[in-house]
Amino acid sequence: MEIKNANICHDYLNGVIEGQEVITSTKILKDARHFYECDDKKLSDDTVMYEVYMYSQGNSKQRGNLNWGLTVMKPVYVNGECNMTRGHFHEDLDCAEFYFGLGGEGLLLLMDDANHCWAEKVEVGSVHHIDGTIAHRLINTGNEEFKVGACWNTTAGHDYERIEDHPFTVRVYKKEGTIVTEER
Ligand code: PAN
Ligand code: ZN
Repeated sequence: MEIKNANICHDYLNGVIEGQEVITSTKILKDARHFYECDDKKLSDDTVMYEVYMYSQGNSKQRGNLNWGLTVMKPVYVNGECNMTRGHFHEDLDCAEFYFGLGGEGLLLLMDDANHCWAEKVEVGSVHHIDGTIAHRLINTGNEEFKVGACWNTTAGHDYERIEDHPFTVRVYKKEGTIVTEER
């Protein structure tokens, strides 16, 4: 019997996803300024906000195949508003997702189709199931890198337009060291 090495490695607590077919992308502030209520011109355009690592094996158009991902968010505040991912619904509302906390601390902001928002606290070891119909966004509320793993169907897709038309109705700030959530 042949014993093969794994295609990828993920040093959960101290590293990232590594392997030849791992796709990485970096979100810089220039492409994220519009997420925030109030821009901060003092922060430069090339400020790194978050990095996404993603691996999928096999045909990504085939239903049932899975992505393995990692998001690493920097501790950046834009006029006091916490660093957040763009956020999205899945295009295929039948496709759920798992998120799991791997470093730092933050929130998983969730929103249903009636624009009702709630959040789950994400910390090392926490596991979060996101129903396929629910919009999701990660928010770094801490002072260190916030690392969150994910597993979801390759056919889920990302519907960013829907979230831009119907934005999350809660914003998260750090004011005098305290996390404050504000409804909009
Ligand atoms: C994640 C997200 C990742 C970045 O892999 O895509 O955290 O967030 P945005 O895509 O909203 O910028 C996921 O939820 N995939 O479905
Ligand atoms: Zn998703």
